[in-house]
Amino acid sequence: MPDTDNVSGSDAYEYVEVYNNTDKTIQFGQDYYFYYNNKDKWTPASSISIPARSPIVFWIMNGVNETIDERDFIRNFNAAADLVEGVNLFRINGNGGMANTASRNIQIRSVVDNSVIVSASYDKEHVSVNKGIEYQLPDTNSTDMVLLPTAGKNPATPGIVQDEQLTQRSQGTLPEIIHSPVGTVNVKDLEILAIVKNLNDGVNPIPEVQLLYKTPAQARYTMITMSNSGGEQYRATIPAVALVESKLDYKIRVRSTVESYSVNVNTPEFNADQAPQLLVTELVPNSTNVPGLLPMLMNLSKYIIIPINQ
Ligand SMILES: [Ca+2]
Ligand SMILES: [Ca+2]
Ligand SMILES: [Ca+2]
Repeated sequence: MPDTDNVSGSDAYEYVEVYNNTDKTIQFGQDYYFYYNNKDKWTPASSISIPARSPIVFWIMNGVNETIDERDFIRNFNAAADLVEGVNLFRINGNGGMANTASRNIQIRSVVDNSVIVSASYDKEHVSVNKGIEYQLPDTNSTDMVLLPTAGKNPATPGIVQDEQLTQRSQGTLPEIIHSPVGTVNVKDLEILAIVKNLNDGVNPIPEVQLLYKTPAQARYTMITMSNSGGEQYRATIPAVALVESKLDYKIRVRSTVESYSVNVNTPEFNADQAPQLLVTELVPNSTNVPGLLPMLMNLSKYIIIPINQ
């Protein structure tokens, strides 16, 4: 909720609604903090906890709204939830608050290791006065909250979470990757073309289309980003130097949607004509040692000794 009615020229009632998606009470103030715009830490009071399967609301203080009564907050949104300050409504210092005219991101991070627990982003198109930007559960293997198509269109609902927000978006809206691998390739740059459908849902940021590849002997995939070449077409090139084994495995990935492929590689045959004309066929760097000086001294009578300054 980045844009609300103003007081002294600033948004008076910005808030962040946080839902406890577990069956246990979460000690939010002790264990977590907000990280806004990839630089600003917003620290909640340490006593704040969130009951199981329940939301609480953080009312963002910005330097001009500290003295406003919580009843004004509730009145501003005509809140249907039973909001009580200190129970499910808490003030938090948010410096200047949330931007209305720029893309922003807010994360919840762990106090223990600063890891990102969940992340919610919006663009200025989603910001509308007193309208809520609502999210639903991240896709599998992601911490990014998914914007609902209604983001910024409906009156805000502080303290109320819809069932739809607690389920993942349906399969029909997930990206679809269409790619036909060639059976066998020669050792040269390998261009990969793919069609990716449902990439842009018109609400959420367009995710990267990634190409990952490795030979069977390699432990890790190399990842490159596929570039858009018009419409739903994406392309990337696997360099020839990567084709060092008779098989290459690769994947195309968009968020949690992954398709796997492999191609056979015509590795060059050995050619006797290209061998060097000379070959080093053996080296012996260590052998039996020669005897010391004694045998030479025995024959010293055969030599005349001449001082070197003559
Ligand atoms: Ca604002
Ligand atoms: Ca405003
Ligand atoms: Ca809500």
